[in-house]
Amino acid sequence: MKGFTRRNALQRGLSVAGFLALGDAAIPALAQGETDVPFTDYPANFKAGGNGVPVRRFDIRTIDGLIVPKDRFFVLQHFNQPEINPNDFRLKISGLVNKPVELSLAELRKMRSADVVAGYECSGNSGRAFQALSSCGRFTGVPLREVLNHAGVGAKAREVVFLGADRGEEQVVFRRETFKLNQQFARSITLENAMKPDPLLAYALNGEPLTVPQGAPLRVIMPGWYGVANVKWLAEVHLQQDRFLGNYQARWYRSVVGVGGTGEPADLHTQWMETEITRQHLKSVIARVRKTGNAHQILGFVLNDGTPLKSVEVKIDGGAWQKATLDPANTRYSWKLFTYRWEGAAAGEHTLVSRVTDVEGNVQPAAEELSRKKTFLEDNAQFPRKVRIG
Ligand SMILES: Nc1nc2c(c(=O)[nH]1)N[C@H]1C(S)=C(S)[C@@H](COP(=O)(O)O)O[C@H]1N2
Ligand SMILES: [Mo]
Repeated sequence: MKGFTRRNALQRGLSVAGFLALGDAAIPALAQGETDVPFTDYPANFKAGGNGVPVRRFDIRTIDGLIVPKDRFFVLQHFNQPEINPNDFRLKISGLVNKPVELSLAELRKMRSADVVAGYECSGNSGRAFQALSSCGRFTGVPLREVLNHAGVGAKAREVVFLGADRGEEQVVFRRETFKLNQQFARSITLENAMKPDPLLAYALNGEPLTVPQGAPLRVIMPGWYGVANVKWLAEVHLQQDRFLGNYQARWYRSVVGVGGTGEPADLHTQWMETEITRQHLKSVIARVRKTGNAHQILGFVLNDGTPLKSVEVKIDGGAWQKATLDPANTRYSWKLFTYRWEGAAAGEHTLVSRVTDVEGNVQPAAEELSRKKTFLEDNAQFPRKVRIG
């Protein structure tokens, strides 16, 4: 089987001693003769992988640690994948700044660098996609606020807009009119969020320069946010006073959820809340099951906004929720790996599901609890899986 082996551990440059020091959480374990238990819920035509041009899905059955190798990290975007010559590259800082600046890659690399292990998913990721639009890696770059302070934030600035170098024709709707406009991909955050320590302008993933599909030479990483916030091929950071309402901010990426009332068309008590896609909703996923000696190990991950977790639980068939173990290697913004030791599994097909709760009392919803969401983004529903024990 792939993964969970000593050889893999060594290939990733981690010492065996380092792994053992992680305690008994057993990700990845070093035992021999372990085998993956097949899931029976994947369709025969399910495909993952690819070279990232133009997409790559990550097959979560191959998860074998906190860090997804760079050439397996999922890849997704709406337009083209522009090739930018790193020597000619200049990041523009424009709008309400004290002095507009252009920074070369060499200048950015000379600024204070920071590292973050960030796990994120596309907000369109879900059980339907077998969660393949998610990954976790170690990003290196310059904290956004260092760059903003370098230019000097103008007194009236409130909004920070990130413009990508990629562009495409967009249908822009204004009342009953639709314009076809050639636009850059763009997203924004508030200045308040931009000045927090976490947002990163990243040039490296897992210690190596970003590839073109990953947004080379520079991209945004918003730890704890959905993938759409992580603008690739970053060309310009524009500061302004008012809200930015681009297609990928205000229209394509939003949730429409009915709150109160019955949700029937004539019902006057339902409020239809339309909200932006920002921080990741609390989610857990069972990704891999393997036979280890006489028992089975269920392995999965949690994605969220960085709020500490209270518990992850696993339920087998109609049984009670049982506490899973979180891996001590998890970090605040990584995806959080968990394992559950499943004793006495009988031969045949079983249904497994996980549920995560954070310290603020948020509980991962069951699919029925999301029935009042009209739009499919931010699907953090519990994800029942089927496996066959041989
Ligand atoms: N410039 C640009 N950045 C982009 C996008 C895009 O279309 N253009 N797509 C976003 C979306 S929707 C997702 S889910 C993530 C995917 O990041 P990845 O390719 O590194 O996995 O990139 C985001 N950044
Ligand atoms: Mo996305």
